[in-house]
Parts: sequence; structure tokens; C-alpha cells
Amino acid sequence: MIDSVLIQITSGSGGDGAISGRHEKFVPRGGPDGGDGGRGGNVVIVGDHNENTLINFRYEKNFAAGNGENGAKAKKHGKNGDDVVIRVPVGTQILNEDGRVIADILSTGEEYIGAPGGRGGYGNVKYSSSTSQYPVIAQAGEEGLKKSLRLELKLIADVGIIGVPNAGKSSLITFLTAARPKIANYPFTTIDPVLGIVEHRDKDFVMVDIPGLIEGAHKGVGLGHEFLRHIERTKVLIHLVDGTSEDPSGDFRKINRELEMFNEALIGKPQILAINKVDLDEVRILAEDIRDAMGQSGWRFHIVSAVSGEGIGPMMDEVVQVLSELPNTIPSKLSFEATEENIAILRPEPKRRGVSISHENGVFIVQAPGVERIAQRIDYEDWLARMQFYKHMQKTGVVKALEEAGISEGDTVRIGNVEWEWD
Ligand SMILES: Nc1nc2c(ncn2[C@@H]2O[C@H](COP(=O)(O)OP(=O)(O)OP(=O)(O)O)[C@@H](O)[C@H]2O)c(=O)[nH]1
Ligand SMILES: [Mg+2]
Repeated sequence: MIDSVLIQITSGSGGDGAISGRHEKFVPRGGPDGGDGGRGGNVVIVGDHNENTLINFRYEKNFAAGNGENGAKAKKHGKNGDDVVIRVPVGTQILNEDGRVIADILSTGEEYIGAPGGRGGYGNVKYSSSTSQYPVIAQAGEEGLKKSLRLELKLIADVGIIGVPNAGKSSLITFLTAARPKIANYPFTTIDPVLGIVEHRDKDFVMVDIPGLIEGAHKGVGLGHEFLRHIERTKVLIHLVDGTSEDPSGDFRKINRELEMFNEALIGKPQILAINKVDLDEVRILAEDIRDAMGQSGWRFHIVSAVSGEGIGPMMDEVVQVLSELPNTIPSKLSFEATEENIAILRPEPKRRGVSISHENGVFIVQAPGVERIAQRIDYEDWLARMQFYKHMQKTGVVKALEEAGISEGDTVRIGNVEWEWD
């Protein structure tokens, strides 16, 4: 089961604003006419119930949205870049590079913008004003973002079937649903969780057959982590005990210990305990004793056969009953406790805004994203352009910030990738 993958995404860069038009006065139909650049495409991740695994991402890991086109003369707006849409199964969590969950796709159509496209730059038309009717400045497009994201699938199902290998989990889901996992008389037959829809007494719900768990699963033994992850997002567990096992009650306790050690919340889930294979006499004569050996009262207890169907009806009645008593929400957030820290990271990352000045080796470095994008496009040979740029820096507070930082004539200023002497 491929249920954790790393992908690289890149959103599109915005197109540059155009510098166009006549700048002489008294020219008929003259004036600035450079259009804005188009927006870069977004990388969008969207839930789709037709997807069941993340296997496609094993082969395709890089996703890049289209760049916005540059603006052009005659006020022509550049075309926006194409979005790229990544379809993922419902139940996919999106993690950032340091392993924090940043989004949780819980339904079909639910979208998360993994990387927003860069804004298009303004064309020179936008910089005309009463004092500057012939602007020769414009803005470069904002660059796209590049990042790595981890996708992790945590299936969402109402009921999970757990138990040791060979207990009969796949036989049970086969009996109850249209799912047809492989069934065989050896452990670890099932290696991928299998989903099926159960219809019982006018109710339908999703059931998942989780591959066999063994001692050490919480430490990852036998792919334990992968399987335990899926249990997090179920509401009710059917804990199937192999009646032919040498130590059924020991198996039962072992599995519960693994659940608890992986995530304490798992052991708090309602469990319906079922001793399986009662169609065999060796199990039938022992069933009550096995139940007594389990000790703990309070567990709902059934004796069933996944092959003959004996006892399955009453067990499913109980499942429906327990489900109806639970709130109708997906227990999706169990895996990350709602601490202040976690809540903070679920907020979208802020865009860099405002002006800041730093001082390094005698150079004044201006950080002001919007203004940097104009600096990038200035023709520094053109006195008019420099003049207009200076005015723009005045309006946007850059000049004031530089003065407050103690700049004086002859000092060097750097903004984006350009440097000049302050005068
Ligand atoms: N007699 C009898 N045999 C059963 C019953 N349920 C399952 N079996 C048999 O037990 C063996 C294991 O069944 P599976 O359904 O593959 O068990 P599982 O729990 O899915 O096993 P893993 O996928 O390996 O974890 C198969 O040979 C089944 O035919 C039952 O109720 N009665
Ligand atoms: Mg199986």
C-alpha cells in the first residue's frame, strides 16, 4: 500500500506588466498602454472519491502550474497561467516539509491550494497619475512557489475490522460487502486495507478490512504503522478473534496493547468483540471459556462465523446501534492533538508584506516585495524611469524607511537584484 508520498509542486509565476505607449506630449492617441501580466496558475489538491490510493504518485511526483503571460501593448492583459489539479483520495492529509499536518481532505471536492500562483505585474498604465502621465515603470510578475509536500492517506471508514493475521477479517468483509479481498489460510494474506459498503437494516456504512496486526506493530513491525494509521479514522472497531488460535484471549490483549501504544485515542474507540470460526466444533465448545478468559466485562461480545454467517446478524445490529449513538463526525483529528501549536500551523502562511530595511556591510537592503518587482524592470539608463521609481518609493514608504534607517547621500541601496547609489 502506497499511502505516504512526497511530491514537489511549483505554482506558476505571474506575467510581467508591459511598458508601452508613447511618452511624448501632444501626440494624438498617445499615452501609456502597457497591460498587466496574467496571474500564475495555482497548484490545487482536491478530494475525489474515485481515488483509493496514492499509488499514482509513485510515478508522477512533480506538478507545475502554468506561468501567466506578460501584459502587452494596447492594454492587453496577459493570459492567466493554467492551474494544475491533483486528485487525491478522501482521507488524504497534507503535511509540510517538517511533518506538520497543514490540511486534511475529508470530502469529495474539498480543495486545498498547495501553492498559490504568483500575481501578475502591473503594466505602466497603472502608474499614471496627475503628476506622471507618461509612466515608464511597470512591475514584474511575482514568482511562483516551489515546495515539497507529503501526502498521507488515512482512510475514512465507519467500521474497522481488526485482529491478528488469519483471524478471518477478509472473510468477514467478503460476507458483508461486495469487496473481494484475497482469503487464504496463511497470515498476512491481506497487505492493503480493503474498503466495502455494508447495508444492514436500512443503514449503509463503510467498513475497512485492516491487514493483520502483530506484536510490535506500534513500532512499525509488519508494516504496523501503515495499518494502525487507518484505524485512527474509524468510529467503531470489530475486533475479530481467531477461535482456533492457541491463545485467543492473549491475542486480543496483545492487539489492544499495540493500539494503545500507537495512539492512546485508539483504545478509547468502541470495540465489538467477536470470536470467529464458531462453525468449527473445536471453537464452539470453547467459545464461552474464551470469553471468560478475556476477563474484562463491558466488551460487547459475539460468537460468529464469517463463513456460515452464524451470529453475524446480531453482531451487525450492535454495530448499527453503536454507530447511531456516536456523533456523526469523522474522527479525523485524532492523530494530532489540538494544541496551540497545531492550530497555528493550520492557518495559511502569510504573504510577505510591508517594508523592511536591513544594513549589511554598508549596504542598505530594502525588502518590499511589490517595489522589488518594479525595480527588476527599470531601465536605469532612463532618467524618467528612475525619477518615477523614486516617486513610487516615496509613496510606498520606502524612502521614509531608508531615511529612518539613517541613509545619506553616497550610500549604496540594494533592492531585489539591483544596487545603486543614493542621491
Ligand atoms: N471454518 C472457518 N474458517 C474461517 C472462518 N473465517 C475465516 N476462515 C478461514 O481462515 C483463514 C484466514 O481467513 P482470512 O479471511 O484470509 O483471514 P484474515 O484475518 O483476513 O487474514 P490476514 O489477511 O492474513 O490478516 C482462511 O482459510 C479462511 O477460510 C470461519 O468463520 N470459519
Ligand atoms: Mg485478510
